[in-house]
Amino acid sequence: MENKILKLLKDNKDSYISGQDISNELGVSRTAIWKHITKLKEMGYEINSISKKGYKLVESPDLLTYEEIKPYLCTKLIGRKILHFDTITSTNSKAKEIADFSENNGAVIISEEQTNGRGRLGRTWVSPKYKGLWMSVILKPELNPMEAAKLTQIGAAAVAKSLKELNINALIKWPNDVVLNSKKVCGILTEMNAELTKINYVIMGIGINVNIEENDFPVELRDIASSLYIEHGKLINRQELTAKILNNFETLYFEFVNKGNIKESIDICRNFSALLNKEINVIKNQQVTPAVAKDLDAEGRLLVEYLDGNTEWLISGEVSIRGKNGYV
Ligand code: BTX
Repeated sequence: MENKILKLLKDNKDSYISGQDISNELGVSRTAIWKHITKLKEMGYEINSISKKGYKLVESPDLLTYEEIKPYLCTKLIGRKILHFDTITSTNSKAKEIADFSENNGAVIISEEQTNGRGRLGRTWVSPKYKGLWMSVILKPELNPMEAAKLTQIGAAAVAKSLKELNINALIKWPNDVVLNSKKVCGILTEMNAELTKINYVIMGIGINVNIEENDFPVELRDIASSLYIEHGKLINRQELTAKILNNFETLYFEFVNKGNIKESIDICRNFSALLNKEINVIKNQQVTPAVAKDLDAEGRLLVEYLDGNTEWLISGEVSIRGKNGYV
């Protein structure tokens, strides 16, 4: 009901709308409306109320609800259902709980903070409140499970392309990080539930450090992690950024799952690569081997050349990559 009232207030942005009109339109009592308005105010909406005139929306809070993201969204499927939480353990974990329901294909879980945000291999993802974008997209593609790793590349491409549209020149650190000035500003965690030949669902979790300040990061992360705000110097509209990523992701994702075409995504990953033609360290089973990153193929594999001239196609998940001097 709050969303319906909010929509009415937004549709009548420049004028007051009376409690009676809202009541007639939505078929609930004026007392109920007053309660919902109080709830909206608690959520951070600034609403003027004047007796005999009614209610007027003055300002909306910086929240990642569907109502706030919708004006920027032009997708058909992805993000048309957004489940928004104030706080949650992990959006990926929540997404898994509801992914089995067929109506949740394309649904997105967003939380303003995560108390147990997850990275790969049981690592932790720091997710402070109101300052980042912590979201998980539920996908049910008709693909062979072997193809699922490519979805991470599509996600990374969507993030890099969206940031570019906001004049932020971030780079993709294969396979699942996005970096700005050599520091990690985004991580992607793709998880899958599948049988041998059939994907039940894929959860693509995207974490972006949007308006985080340096003090918000634990000391031990400050050398490798940063935010769009710290590096770009301006606060970013999280609602617009979220919609841009979902818009770009849907285009690239449909191209892949409906037409089998991943070219544009891989081209973006190549053009925005933080690694290609750079000296890197390949870390496999704790062994560190210096190499040069040479190419990225349509399967999402990274070609590296070792110092002895031998080459190898690396598959994501098997290795970690570090820059020769520092994170990238
Ligand atoms: P990863 O395993 O590549 O990176 C995790 C590592 O990154 C940590 O061990 C730590 O060193 C560092 N780190 C932790 N928090 C941050 C941060 N905020 N910014 C930069 N570096 C950090 C990358 O895993 C995948 C992360 C996905 C996060 C999203 S958020 C929405 C969704 N829900 C969820 O629980 N995870 C995903």
